[in-house]
Amino acid sequence: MDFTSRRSVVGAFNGFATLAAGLGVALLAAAVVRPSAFPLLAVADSVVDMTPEPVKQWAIRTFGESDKLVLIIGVIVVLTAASLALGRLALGRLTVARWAVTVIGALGVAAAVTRPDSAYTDALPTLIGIVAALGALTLLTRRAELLLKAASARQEAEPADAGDTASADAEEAGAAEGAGARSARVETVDRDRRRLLVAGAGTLGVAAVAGGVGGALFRTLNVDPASAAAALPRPARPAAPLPRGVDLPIPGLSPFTTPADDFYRVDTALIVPRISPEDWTLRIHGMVEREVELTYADLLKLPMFEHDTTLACVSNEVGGDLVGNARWLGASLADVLRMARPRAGADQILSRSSDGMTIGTPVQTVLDGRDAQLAVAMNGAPLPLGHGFPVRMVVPGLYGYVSATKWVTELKLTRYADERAYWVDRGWADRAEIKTASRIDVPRSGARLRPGRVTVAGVAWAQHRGVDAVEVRADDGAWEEARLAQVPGIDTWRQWAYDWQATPGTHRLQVRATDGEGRTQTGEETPIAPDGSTGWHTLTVTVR
Ligand SMILES: Nc1nc2c(c(=O)[nH]1)N[C@H]1C(S)=C(S)[C@@H](COP(=O)(O)O)O[C@H]1N2
Ligand SMILES: [Mo]
Repeated sequence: MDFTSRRSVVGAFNGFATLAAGLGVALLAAAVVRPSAFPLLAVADSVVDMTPEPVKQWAIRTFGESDKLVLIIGVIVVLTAASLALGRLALGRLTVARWAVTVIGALGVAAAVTRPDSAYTDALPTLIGIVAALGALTLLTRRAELLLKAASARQEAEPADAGDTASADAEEAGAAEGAGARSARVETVDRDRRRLLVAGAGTLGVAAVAGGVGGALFRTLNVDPASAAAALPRPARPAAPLPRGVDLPIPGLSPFTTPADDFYRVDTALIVPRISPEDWTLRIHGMVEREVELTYADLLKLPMFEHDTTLACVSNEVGGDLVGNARWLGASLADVLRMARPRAGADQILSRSSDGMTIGTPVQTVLDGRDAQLAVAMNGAPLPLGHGFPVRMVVPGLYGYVSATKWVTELKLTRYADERAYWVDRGWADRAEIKTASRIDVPRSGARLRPGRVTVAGVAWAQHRGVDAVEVRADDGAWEEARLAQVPGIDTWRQWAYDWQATPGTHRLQVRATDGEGRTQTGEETPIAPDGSTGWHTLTVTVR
């Protein structure tokens, strides 16, 4: 190997080991201090904030639910490229390379301490990581320089022996010069190579152990200990048991109640906030007569009631699965608002989560008598961390991004004209009622079926208006009325089924719903932005 490429390989290796040491140690520190203080996550979070909206939309369209993973991989790729180059730069310009590491680290520190929910201690994992990286880079670079010097001295003295294979020429040169000097040079090279390898292996070992222990801690910390141990208050007003017949016995049909584990999750949190109920408070302020602050104990003293509400995401495409139904237990959001006595003119509740998400909800909607909740439980268990533990908002009839604030810690009474919530700032509508929608769950798109009776079934929703009818048609034929399952109220989705006589051939199946106000779902196709998709779910099946 020639000298320049040897420098490149050694430099790249040093750079890689430096990055590994820095990140491994930072991961371990973050697991102890706070998972979201891990610099990679903090940087990724900041990148999300700084990314222009069109790029973000493109990323969500292209990568869907794995957009965060793709982002983190992107950050790792950029960091790796930078560190390989820095490792090479350090050979000869160690000071410059150390400054570069420090500057990159400082960006990580800046990201970690400027997250909406961060504390100054969040700088620690990155600082410790920087120290580890600088130590590794210095050690490895010094050892590498010794090795490269010894190797080049040997090469100069024994030009014919440039390769690793001894040649007759080299033997002659060695004989002419004296075997002693030659073997001393070989020994020096061997010793320096060994030392570099030991340092390199040691650095990677430290990185692997720290990273491994940190990673394991991360996983155990994310298993929901707080949520699992939280006491479940007893409802003052329990919901009646679900009517018999909310679930039609049809395989493949979405169950009426979505288990928490299967419930769709949409949020901007790379690491879910972990708030212990003892530390949680809710501040109600802004355009109010009386500012109020509630603790978790205060909240639980309010009359708790259960309500079945179907949540839906504005990003749900026609036929999509960003919708789910649960039985929520919580206090009345309207009652809590009234405690603070909103002033006339306040038309928006700007709620804020512990991680800085802001969501705007119409005051009028929350106060109109619907069962809007500050929920603490879902399907008979404390809220899972990912669904907003310890407290989240649930407002029947509104898309999640304008109502369903998870990890909520603040309600500010304000005016739509004065303040804009997170997604509204990014081009989404400031008010958005859920549009009437329906979905075919069975048969699946592309299914191959036998001729004869085929049960077509699915769910339809028009929260707070209710679903009064569902119709199905095949191949642009007449719309046929489906049978409807029972529902506990107007705030949930409703199962439906239709027995279709399938004849051989390829067929197009479509569904549409009519809400409780007599309005039939439009077939006009509109995209999810700015306030939710419309159109009839359509799929093709083959019968033979
Ligand atoms: N703190 C916080 N709350 C949030 C969000 C978020 O990003 N952060 N996303 C909202 C959106 S867009 C939706 S659709 C619902 C989804 O609730 P789920 O994840 O429990 O299904 O949460 C809402 N609440
Ligand atoms: Mo959403």
